[in-house]
Amino acid sequence: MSFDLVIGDRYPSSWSLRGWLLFEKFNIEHKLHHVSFIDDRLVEEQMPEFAPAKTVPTVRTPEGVIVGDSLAIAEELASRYPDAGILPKDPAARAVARFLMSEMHSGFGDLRNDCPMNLRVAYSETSPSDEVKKDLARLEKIWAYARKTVGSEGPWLCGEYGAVDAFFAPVAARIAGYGLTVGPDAAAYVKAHLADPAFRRWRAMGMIKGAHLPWYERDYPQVNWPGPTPILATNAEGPSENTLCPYSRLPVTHFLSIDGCVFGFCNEFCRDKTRPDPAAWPAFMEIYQS
Ligand SMILES: N[C@@H](CCC(=O)N[C@@H](CS)C(=O)NCC(=O)O)C(=O)O
Repeated sequence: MSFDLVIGDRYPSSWSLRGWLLFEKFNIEHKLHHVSFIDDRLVEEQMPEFAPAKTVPTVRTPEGVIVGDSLAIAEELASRYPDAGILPKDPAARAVARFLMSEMHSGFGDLRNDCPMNLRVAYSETSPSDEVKKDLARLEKIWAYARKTVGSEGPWLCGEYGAVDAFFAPVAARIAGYGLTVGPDAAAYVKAHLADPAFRRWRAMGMIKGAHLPWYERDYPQVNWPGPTPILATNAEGPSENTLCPYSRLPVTHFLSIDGCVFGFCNEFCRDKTRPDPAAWPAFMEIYQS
């Protein structure tokens, strides 16, 4: 028995992103379940088998216990997999990670309300309110504190990538997507999230799956997404270079063309999730580069 993980529509669901990153980054086996924010039913009503959870992400543990909150999910996974690096082993670094995760979980309401995560667009000229600027200043302060206390010199806050970074991935997406001004260290941290292959895989799936939800949109001028420039891929007809899907190893039925070469996948979703950002998918890049 593995974990069950329930998520919402990927492109606007910031809490789902946090939960999913914990499983994806630390290779924890799970079965994915979906709810949709366009459904007439409440999230809670869409997942009665996960009662009493009422929001996503929600997890059911292998022994059948429901954990319906991202912070509890992170803590529970960290306790079950103490060597995975979900929380730092060093007590001081772990305390800092917990402090920042808790503040993220309970704070930054103005940034979250004014700039909802929307991974399908990026804006310019967003003129953030003073309250949003205060949230940004606070983020910069605690990120700097984490780096200084832990002595972290790499891209992530407390050494290697950990749950604390998963918790700030949606904030990085907001800073990038709304073109919000932050100092060079915070900007580098945002850039690291945008370049992270797991974050890019989530975004790629969010680009192609899930209803359009107009209430997450804002009326600012739109610009290109500020992450790494993706390899250009378009839907195509077979035959393809490969006969088996890079993900499932099943025979190919759906095709993408890149630079005049055709690559095959076993179904529409495997093809479509690859198209927005092929380089985010290591199994695909293996056949692309071979
Ligand atoms: N405290 C929760 C918040 C989760 C949350 O608000 N999730 C949103 C989606 S991003 C949700 O499920 N909203 C549905 C609702 O509130 O009915 C957590 O940390 O997991």
